Amino acid sequence: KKNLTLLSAHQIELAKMLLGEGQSHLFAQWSEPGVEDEEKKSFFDQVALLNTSYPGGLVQYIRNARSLLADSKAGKNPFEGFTPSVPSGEVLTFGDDNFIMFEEAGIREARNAAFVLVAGGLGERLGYKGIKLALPLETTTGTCFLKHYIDSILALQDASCKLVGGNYQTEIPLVIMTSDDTHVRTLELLESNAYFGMKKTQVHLLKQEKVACLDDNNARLAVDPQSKYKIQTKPHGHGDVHALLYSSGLLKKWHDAGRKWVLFFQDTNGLLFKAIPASLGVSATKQYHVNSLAVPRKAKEAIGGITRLTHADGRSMVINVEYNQLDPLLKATGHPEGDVNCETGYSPYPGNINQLILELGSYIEELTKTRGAISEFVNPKYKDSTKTSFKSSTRLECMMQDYPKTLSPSARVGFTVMDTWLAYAPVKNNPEDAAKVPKGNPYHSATSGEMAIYRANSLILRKVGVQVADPILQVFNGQEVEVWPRVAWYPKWALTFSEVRKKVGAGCSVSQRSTMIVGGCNVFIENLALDGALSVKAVEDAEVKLSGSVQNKGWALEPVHHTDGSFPEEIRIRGFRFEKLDQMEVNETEPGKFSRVLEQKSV
Ligand code: UGB
Repeated sequence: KKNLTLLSAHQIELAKMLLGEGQSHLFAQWSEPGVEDEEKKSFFDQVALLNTSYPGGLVQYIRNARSLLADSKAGKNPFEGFTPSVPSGEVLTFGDDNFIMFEEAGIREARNAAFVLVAGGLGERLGYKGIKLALPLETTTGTCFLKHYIDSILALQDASCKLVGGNYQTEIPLVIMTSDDTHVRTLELLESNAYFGMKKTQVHLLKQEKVACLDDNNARLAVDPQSKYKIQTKPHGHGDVHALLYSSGLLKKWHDAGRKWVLFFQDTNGLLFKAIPASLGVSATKQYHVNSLAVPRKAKEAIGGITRLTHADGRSMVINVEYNQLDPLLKATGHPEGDVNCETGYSPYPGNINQLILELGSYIEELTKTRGAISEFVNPKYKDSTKTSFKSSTRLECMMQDYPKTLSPSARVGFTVMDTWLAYAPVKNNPEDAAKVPKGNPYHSATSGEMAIYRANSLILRKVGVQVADPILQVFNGQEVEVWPRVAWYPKWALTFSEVRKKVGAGCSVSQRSTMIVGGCNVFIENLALDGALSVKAVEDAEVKLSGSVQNKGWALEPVHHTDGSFPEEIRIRGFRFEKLDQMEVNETEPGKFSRVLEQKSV
């Protein structure tokens, strides 16, 4: 009370609000007026921020927390009354007629899309010091995830405009959700690389705020251990993206501009854009309000399972059930074995890869009701079985894929399953943890993430008739991986299967020890035998036809142990590097049409 004279009317309102919600302990250790007055004011700056960045404000946060903490203490099952079953969705086979049709439909729709990248996570499991978006997705070119994502969106933009024809031009927006942990470094990465060729006005950064930590079942907010004038905070989860988008006003702007689709994706999946055109085509063709991308999932694998939940009262929804909840849910509902593989060798519940495609009109309608608030959960670590106190403070969390939970049963919620090799290779686990992954389950490490790019590109080339050598097995950082020829290409060279087919003709072969980088747009390859390294660059208005035979010492893959401090962290975490012994380089710097017959034999 003595400190009241220091405060503005607004600050007094905030103090009253806290006292009204049982938070008087926050002021218990405050000094007399005249001592640490600036800190007291900054306490209210923080409270004001916590209040405005949560739908319904801090009062709502505290009340939601009390209710969820009571449910958790009572051991209430979040799926009470629901029975899980395997939902039906669109299962695509790469390269067949159906797939090609969906890809074309997706490219046509891409001009009406907006992309949202959630990149506020620190990536604690990976333990990498930088931001994950700055990591190379593969090291033949060293392209980082953010550049690859932007290149891919720009390639989609071009392809979509071309398909529509005429003078049609659009700029597909990209929103990046950051957090205090990633914001500055993401902005720096964009600024120092001229936004990787995107217009600055096309990119929007939205920073998520952390939420207050909770000390007990009564939702007493936790005082920061470092300062008695600060509330301790922790991340609220990727579900924040919906409230941020809603309050930013961008959704309305996009809708007014005729956009139809919002595509959400995560920070480190270098394969994702190979799956985007076809899955967007599925959304458009099936008129899905919500379409989740999924891959076949091994039982108990650490990705959520897409499940139909049917309530005793008749309600039904298709939703992601997180991996730690699916097994107990199945056991509790008449499946004593829990989450197990079926005859296909996979769990019957497809794995959620957290790539969502939402139809913008229905999305805006829903958010107008909810203001973007997403169903939350709390995960306190209790000291003992009385569940009366916590080992450390907790907080409410939310996930972006829980968006469909509030939708009406008439909403069209579907999913699209693609082969894992085509769609999903995240970089989440550090080398030590990845090496402990049970055999047959994916490592989700920098090693497997990079090898997955080469495998996918090799398999796509095989599908269009290139003789690509079989992979060999090698161990890097304790992980046994398939090593395919190191094939990498620029998204503008080819985004779809049809595009690869158009650009690669008959009579091509690539040996196992080869590295092939295609860095131009209009590069056509036919009757080319590669045994070594080949790098092709060409400016946008150069059209080059390549054929011939290239044989050189190539780029050797040298193992690097993750503990070897003489290499940068980006290299150590993948466990190998390239020793560039020799290569053939093609570099078309002038516009025009060229035909190059390559001849090299220098082994
Ligand atoms: N992220 C944020 O932007 N803000 C946050 O507060 C937290 C994260 P993780 P997670 O791909 O296999 C998800 O940590 O949450 C961003 C799905 O829930 O990599 O353990 C972060 O930057 C799960 O169902 O993953 O698991 C990153 O881009 C499954 O699909 C993204 O959110 C799993 O991903 C995901 O964060 C998966």
